[in-house]
Amino acid sequence: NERLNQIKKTLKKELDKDRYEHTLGVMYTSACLAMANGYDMEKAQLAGLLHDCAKCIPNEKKLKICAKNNIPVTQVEKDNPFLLHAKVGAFLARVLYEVEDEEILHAISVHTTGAPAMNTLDKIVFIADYIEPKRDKAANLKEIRKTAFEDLDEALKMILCDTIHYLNGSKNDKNIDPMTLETYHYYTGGSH
Ligand code: DGI
Ligand code: FE
Ligand code: FE
Ligand code: FE
Repeated sequence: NERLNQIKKTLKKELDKDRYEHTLGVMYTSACLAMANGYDMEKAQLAGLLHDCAKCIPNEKKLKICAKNNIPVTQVEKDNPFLLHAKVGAFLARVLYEVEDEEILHAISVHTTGAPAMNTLDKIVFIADYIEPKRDKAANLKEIRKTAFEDLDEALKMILCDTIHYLNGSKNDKNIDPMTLETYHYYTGGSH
C-alpha cells in the first residue's frame, strides 16, 4: 500500500527508533483486531500507524501548535502536556498526512484517555496501543492480549482498570484527565 509506505517513511524521521517500532506494532495489531471484528483493515492500519505521530514533538511546541490552531487545552493538559500528543496527532494527521476520514481522526484523538461510548475503531486503536508486541511494562498483558481477540469491551475494561490503578498508585502522583475518569466509569461502572 503506497499511502502507508509514504507515511511510514515520514514517521521514521519524525519519531525515535523505539516509538517508530511501537507505531508499526500498533499498525499491525490494529489490523489483526480489525480482522477479528470484521472491521476495515486499511482504516485500522492507517489509524494505528498515525496514532502517535505527535509523540516526539517537544511539549513547548505541542502547546504552540494548540495555541496557533485553536485546539482547546485544559488545565490537566497544561500540567501534563504529553497528553496533548493525541489531539495534536489528530490535527497533524489531518493537515500534514492528509487524512480526511473522521473516524480515523477521532480514534487518534481519544487514544490516550479513551472516551465514553467509543466506536469500533476507537476501541481497536486504544487496545492495540496497549497490547502491541513491543509493549512490555503494562500489567496483566498476557491475559489482556488473549481477551482482546475475544471481546473488545472486556479488554477495554481490563485496560482502563489497570490504567486507573497505575495512575492512582502511591509511587506516582499523576493528574488524571477527567476524560480518563469518565471513560473508566462508563466501561466499568467504577466497580473495581
Ligand atoms: O503514547 P503511548 O505511550 O503509546 O500510549 P498512550 O498515549 O496511551 O499513553 C499511555 C500513558 O498515558 C500511560 O502511561 C498512562 C498515561 N495516561 C492515560 N490517561 C492518563 C494518563 N496520564 C495522566 N497523567 N493522566 C491521564 O488521564
Ligand atoms: Fe500515545
Ligand atoms: Fe502509542
Ligand atoms: Fe480494579
